Amino acid sequence: MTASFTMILMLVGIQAFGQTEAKKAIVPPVTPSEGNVWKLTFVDEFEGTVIDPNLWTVRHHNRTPRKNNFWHRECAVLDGDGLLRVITRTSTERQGWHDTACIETQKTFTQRFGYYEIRAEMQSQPGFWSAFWAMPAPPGNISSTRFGAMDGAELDIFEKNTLDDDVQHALHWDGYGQDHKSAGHRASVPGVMEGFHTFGLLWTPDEYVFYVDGKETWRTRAGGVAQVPVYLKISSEIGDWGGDITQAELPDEFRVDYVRVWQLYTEDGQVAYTPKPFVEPESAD
Ligand SMILES: [Ca+2]
Repeated sequence: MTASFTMILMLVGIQAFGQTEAKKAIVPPVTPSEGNVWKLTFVDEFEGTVIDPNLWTVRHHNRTPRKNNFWHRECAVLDGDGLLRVITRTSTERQGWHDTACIETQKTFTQRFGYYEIRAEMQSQPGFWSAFWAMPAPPGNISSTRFGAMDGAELDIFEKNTLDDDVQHALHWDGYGQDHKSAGHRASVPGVMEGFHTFGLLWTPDEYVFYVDGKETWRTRAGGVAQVPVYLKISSEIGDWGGDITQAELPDEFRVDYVRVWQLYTEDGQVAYTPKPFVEPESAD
């Protein structure tokens, strides 16, 4: 065997090893059921300097605020070193107002069921909350007051509205009016305010399982599990639920390392999950 051929074999070996290691690292904390495999269907590692328009729409409010803030395109930026920065700042255009940001996949990516994960570092100041959440896409309809959550639910994979160890998971369905229903769970995650953490949701036709740092924090089927696709949102929002924004030293931000979504496939390439027909809930649980 020549030295150069040996070198090529070594290089191939190193490359294969590297790919194996990379794939090994990028799997959900959930073992696929027998005969099925996870396939990555959406990933953004937030590399580069421009938010990828093929993956996200950056929301921008010109005239109408959302809650107590404007979602401003300047407040969602990449740091050039692999992180998305979701910035909350005093408005530069409107006295007494604040800007923050939202990016979403309504026009670029939807999925029904699967595993959804974000790795993020929390904000440090009061007055707003950061979140990774999902909203129903057609034929789903958050406003429909029929079929409980089966025909559409807001899935709050994580919401961080306090500066303590709490992490909120929540579901909302049947619109936001008088028929609005919700269920939620506050998990205590010691150390969540320091450094980066992962927040995940396993969503099957039968239940939701929420995770922080790969550990289960909440399991529920409240409302009847949603059976329709969703799109993804990463945002901050300003309001009393997050504390008093006038006490915040701004600008502040929360940072996102990645978003990854997997779908469960059978070995012959079909989505492994079968949606259930809508039924009216037996009780308002
Ligand atoms: Ca409904």
